[in-house]
Amino acid sequence: MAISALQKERAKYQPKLPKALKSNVKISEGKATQSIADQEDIQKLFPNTYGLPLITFEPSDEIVPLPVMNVGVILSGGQAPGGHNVISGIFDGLKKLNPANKLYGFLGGPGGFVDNKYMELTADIIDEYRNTGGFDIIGSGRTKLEEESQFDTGLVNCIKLGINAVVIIGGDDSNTNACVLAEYYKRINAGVQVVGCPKTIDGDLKNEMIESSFGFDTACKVYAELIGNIMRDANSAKKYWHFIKLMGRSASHIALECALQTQPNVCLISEEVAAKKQTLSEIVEYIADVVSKRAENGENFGVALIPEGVIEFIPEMKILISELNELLAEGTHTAQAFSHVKKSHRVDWVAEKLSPASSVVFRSLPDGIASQLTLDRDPHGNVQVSKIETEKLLIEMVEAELTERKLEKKFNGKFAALNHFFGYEGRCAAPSNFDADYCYSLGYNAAALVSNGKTGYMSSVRNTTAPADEWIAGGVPITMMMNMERRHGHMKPVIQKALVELDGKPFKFFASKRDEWAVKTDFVYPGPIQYFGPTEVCDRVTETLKLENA
Ligand code: FBP
Repeated sequence: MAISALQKERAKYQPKLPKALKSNVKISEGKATQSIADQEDIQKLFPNTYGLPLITFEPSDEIVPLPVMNVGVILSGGQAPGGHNVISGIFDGLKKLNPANKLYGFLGGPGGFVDNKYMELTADIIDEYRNTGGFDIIGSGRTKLEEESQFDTGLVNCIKLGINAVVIIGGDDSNTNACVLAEYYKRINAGVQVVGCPKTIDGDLKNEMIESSFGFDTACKVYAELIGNIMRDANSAKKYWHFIKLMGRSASHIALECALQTQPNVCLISEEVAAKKQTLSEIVEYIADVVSKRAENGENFGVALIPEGVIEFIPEMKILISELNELLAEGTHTAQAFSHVKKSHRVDWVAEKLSPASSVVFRSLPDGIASQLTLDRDPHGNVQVSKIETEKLLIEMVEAELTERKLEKKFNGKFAALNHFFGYEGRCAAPSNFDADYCYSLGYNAAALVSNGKTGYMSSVRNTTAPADEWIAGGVPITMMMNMERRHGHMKPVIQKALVELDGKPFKFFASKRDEWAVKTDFVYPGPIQYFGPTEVCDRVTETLKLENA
């Protein structure tokens, strides 16, 4: 297989490890833990894995002989840079403990665990994928591991392969399910441990013990590079406004981090939109005000960042979307009737069935967006926000607003806008040094957790703004991150999603600067990720992490 020059050099990179994981480890256990909320309910649901202590690994000279272990690994959900390094970390960790240990990869995500599709990951295979982006080594998928029947089938497959532990690499939902699986296997005495690893470019799986989900660092650096390039073009040509939508299903961490790295003229933060109960027209007015102010200075160009999920955080849109989800839910008679309505009549047909307020909002949307809201749904019947072209919606609405202002002689500039969506461009990028090191450490650490008999834990590597040597490796009981939330009409135990905190340092810093960035052209051009060179360029962490740990 042909590989690039960079890939060839990068394959030689030896990811850094925390000091404790470089030698044999000994466990230091903290006090019993509690879930972040709803303690009684969570304890009832997880009697075997609730209240476990926090674990920290410390270096040790002691060699404890361990029996041979076989471990299975699953990649779950969207790709995130560094997944291959988590797997190579698990592999190296296991082989160091005992060269006879084996690592199996379940293929195509959690579905492979249930359908018994797997491969043994040998040194040759692992070596091909070290420090590369993507999840192609074993593939990923979005099958949810929720049913006991799936757990039972998975167990049969584990027993056949002699697997003693499964590592699930995923986001908040996949790790919630990892915990449910751990609890179930412990309850039935299955002899299979389950450990999770925090993955998602969205950055919304983090808390006191998990400083960051992996992939966020690299993905943001890729987007920030592209945004910087566009900014430089905008500032050279001086004729376009660029509206850039950034991935991040619900939380705006990616948009915020990219704003901190590049200093755009506008950056919406969904969590703020929700907190201030902003309407779509208020948002449009805000952007139009920035465009007008810049036009007064003769600057008819700029860059606006739009978080992918913002549409669902605008209260009126949220209500509209939930009414649409209900109306068009798979299997309902309304959804069936809808499928027979002629395309050209669909918007009217839907509008008549909505509440009066939602109907007004729905009719105010450009036709293209209104029909996207009725068509693009995920397997659960929900609108797929990544497919809603919010950036185009805002361009159209800002344009209409500015045309009106022009008629009223309140706007005298020009507005020519281009739209972009950055998401898939960053999800499989070659991991930055940070992600390469962090992921390898998470994997190596997961191997230490399983070899120490732990289950229901998430691999945790902390103190990540310090040099890797000083990183703290250990495990966090997954139940500690849980609370009860309403999902699909039922109260469920779930890992609390970390949204952007409006009283947190990253947002506060952004908020203190944004008015200045709006009017002045104060762009920062981060340039591409550097893999070789001075540490202050190659090993820099995200602005979010820097501000949070400051
Ligand atoms: P995960 O939460 O599974 O990591 O995925 C996040 C994400 O990249 C979102 O940012 C985006 O909305 C979604 O995946 C897109 O999913 P898909 O790749 O299935 O289109």
